[in-house]
Amino acid sequence: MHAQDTTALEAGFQATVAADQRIEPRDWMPDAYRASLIRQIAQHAHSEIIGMQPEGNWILRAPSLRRKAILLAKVQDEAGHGLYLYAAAETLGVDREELTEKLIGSRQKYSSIFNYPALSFADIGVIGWLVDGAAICNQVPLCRCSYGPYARAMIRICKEESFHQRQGYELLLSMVKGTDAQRLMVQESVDRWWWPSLMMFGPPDGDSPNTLQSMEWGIKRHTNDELRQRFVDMAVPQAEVLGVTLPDPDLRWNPERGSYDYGEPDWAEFKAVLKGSGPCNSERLARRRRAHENGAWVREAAMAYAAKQAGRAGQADGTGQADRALDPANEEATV
Ligand code: FAQ
Repeated sequence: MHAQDTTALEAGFQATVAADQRIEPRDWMPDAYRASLIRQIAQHAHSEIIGMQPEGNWILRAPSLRRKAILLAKVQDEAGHGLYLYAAAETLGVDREELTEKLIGSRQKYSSIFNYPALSFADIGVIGWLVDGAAICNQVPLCRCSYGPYARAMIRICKEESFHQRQGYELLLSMVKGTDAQRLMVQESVDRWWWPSLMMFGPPDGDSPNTLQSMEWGIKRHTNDELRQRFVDMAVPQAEVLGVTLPDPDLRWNPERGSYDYGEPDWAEFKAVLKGSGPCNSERLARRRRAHENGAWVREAAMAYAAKQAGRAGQADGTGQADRALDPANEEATV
């Protein structure tokens, strides 16, 4: 392609982003924009799928049928979110299988938060309140992301995340109205999840290599620190209603800023978790790998079924594909 063609395409891309319109899969886009979107959407999709594990672990131990049904529905929703997001990534020219291979080969990241264990049923409430709450703060602006398929997936995901957050908060409200032991369980859980939830927003702005460019491209609309602050300001009054304390001695209202000041998360711990040394990294990946291997027969069956359907369609339109599908040498296609 001529340099002047690329310049014109680049100008068209920039104008679309500047006008706050959406870039669609068939539109020209810079290679780096495509790569950055694949990076972020894949990491997001992996997070939803790995994120099923801490809560999934409690489905069989939920204390009532109602709590079990709610938790089951929530964990299923996370699987659905993963699927929408893998589908959005595929519109950028990558294959879901390839992304899964990268995840299980530790070549792509997923959110740090899912490397912490869910140790009590209060964690189910706290994950809903804080983890889904942080996810909503981070993801609502992504509904206006410049890439159309990602923005549209996020609209649906955010609606479901709101339900997740409310179910978590409602569970905690029930627990804090219960016994002293239940209140203690909630406080202990909040103490463990507060700081990891703040880390979900990513490194501080000064250490975030991707933010500036992502904001110029209209992928991200706010910096990591802006969203973290929004989350803190939302969570503090909610903690007061629950009657729990947040484990941060530096947390106080700053009337000049009209926001809460808060302490510094342990960024050394964050980096260690990203490098694979969090409490559950190896367990989460091992389980994902096992699930992928155990699902091989489902993928094979789906491929065989698709080949059979294509064969039937080929027979109907006279291309003869059906003959190939029925060839005993191609046994897979005739299953
Ligand atoms: N964990 O330059 P930045 C959920 C990586 S879904 C792991 O600031 P960026 C729903 C980052 O990728 C939760 N890695 O990066 C749910 C980059 O690495 P790379 C997931 C992290 O992209 C609830 C490097 O550090 N949500 O919870 C993290 O501008 C309950 C430098 O960072 C999303 O993925 C982290 N916390 O900003 C499910 C939302 N933070 O690729 C189940 C979409 C940063 O250069 C149960 N993603 N990194 O090697 C985003 O908004 C952004 O990608 C950020 C990071 C904000 C996560």
